[in-house]
Amino acid sequence: TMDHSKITELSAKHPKLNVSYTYGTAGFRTKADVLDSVIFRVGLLAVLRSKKHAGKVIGVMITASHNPAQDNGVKLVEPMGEMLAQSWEQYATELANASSDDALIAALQNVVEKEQIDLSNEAVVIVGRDTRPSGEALVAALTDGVQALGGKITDYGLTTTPQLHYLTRCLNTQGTPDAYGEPSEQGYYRKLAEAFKRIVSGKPKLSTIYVDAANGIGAPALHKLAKVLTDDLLSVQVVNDDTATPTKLNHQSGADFVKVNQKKPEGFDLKPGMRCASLDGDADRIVFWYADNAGTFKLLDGDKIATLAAEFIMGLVRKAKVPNINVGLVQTAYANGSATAYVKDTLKVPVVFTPTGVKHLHHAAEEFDVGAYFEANGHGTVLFSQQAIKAFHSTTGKTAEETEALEILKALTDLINQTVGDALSDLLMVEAILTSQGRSLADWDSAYSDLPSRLEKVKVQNRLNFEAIKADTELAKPEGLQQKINQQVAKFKHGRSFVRPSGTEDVVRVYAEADTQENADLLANIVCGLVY
Ligand code: 16G
Ligand code: ZN
Repeated sequence: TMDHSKITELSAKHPKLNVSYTYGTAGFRTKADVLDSVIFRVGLLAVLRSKKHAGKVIGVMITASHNPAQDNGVKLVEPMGEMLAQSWEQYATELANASSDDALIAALQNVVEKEQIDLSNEAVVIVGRDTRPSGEALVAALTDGVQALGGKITDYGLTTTPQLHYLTRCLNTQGTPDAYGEPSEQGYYRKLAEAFKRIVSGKPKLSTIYVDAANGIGAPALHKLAKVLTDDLLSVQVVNDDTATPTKLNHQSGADFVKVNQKKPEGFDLKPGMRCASLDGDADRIVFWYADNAGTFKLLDGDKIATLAAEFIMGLVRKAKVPNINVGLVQTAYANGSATAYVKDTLKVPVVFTPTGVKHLHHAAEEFDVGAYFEANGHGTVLFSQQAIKAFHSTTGKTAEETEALEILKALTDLINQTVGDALSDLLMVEAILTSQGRSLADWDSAYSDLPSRLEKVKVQNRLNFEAIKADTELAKPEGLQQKINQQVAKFKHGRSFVRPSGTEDVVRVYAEADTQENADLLANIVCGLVY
């Protein structure tokens, strides 16, 4: 049973404010100074989730990703490293909003009953946090929550989000045939470095890659990874690595800044031929960029990464002659129309669309033997089914070419983070592919040209009046709006537009694409007018 007095006693240290909270696409995320009670209660929920999984380790990541330094947030990680099961998001919201001790205990009991949790099971929780100054106190609140229900907690200190997912999976698979790796930060770097080496060794090294770390946790992590990799394999120069000055976090830098503003971050003297990339504040997103010969800024976003990976892996699967391996790509409505056309028509790889949000893409990608998923914003990874991994290991190449392709495929299954999109792992994946192909960023970029696009946000009375369907490509509500949008879109060459309520901000997002930038801007503008 639960020790009510212990819960009440510890809960008193983390009083609930008069704020209402929602566990959404990005977990709980808001200003750090209203999160203390929320994180305490997440600690309680993490214990129940661990008990539900018969004592498996549950991960908790404290981060607000690309948001400003004064924000923070929290996300729960399932035993194999996935995001919290959707059916539990509601419990998280209910616990966070319980307005008294009695209401909190009733909410906990509700979870126990509905989920038929055996409270005598053990509970183990691990926690990691990004570089935000508020993180340490929030870990203390989490610890109180875990201990209030008698769980054990291990604090892994500063970690990237994907490292915390990695650690969770390693701890839960240790000593089993599915062991994922050594459950330590160094183990993570060694696993990536070793896999990278297997792919690039013997091939000419590329020029230095300059990585904008958004002055976040990606900076120290990348410095450590670079040390394990050694300069013979990859020259990395970390830029924007000041984690000692909190206000600099994500400021005029990082993957989100670069993608949204379509311009280089602070701290770069960008010259033609330079190879650059940007991470976000918790290092689970990456985009690449460079200046063309005319000095124009060029972005290689998540769509470009997905197509590069899908093409490369598809080629290897064919070369290795592994039978019955289906390769597929998962995109969202934000994927550029040119990217989708290139994948379908040129690569001849099937494309599946899901609503925005990593959990949707991840699950759709699991349906393929090799499932690549990337959001245009740079979050994504490539998943390999157990069957594919077994097939790569059990097939013997008949020619040197087949053997080499198999070796690279096997290395990729170790290099690419199987739990979640990972900027460091994706960085090495892209670098490994480009090294193998001896290609520059401009050459990679030349596969297809993005259609001009525009993303806007509109503040509306109530965004819940908007209901997106068909993987966010159409609106079911408000009634009649979709027809009006369709009428406008039809007037534009290569026109496409969709509207969806944001899951993270109190706004409605409007996306438009057309043959020219002027037309994309105009279409976006017209649709904003319809929405308003
Ligand atoms: C969250 C999602 C991201 C999505 C974004 C959309 C995760 C880990 N992150 O940041 O995938 O692109 O929300 O935000 O799922 P929006 O709903 O405000 O447009
Ligand atoms: Zn992030």
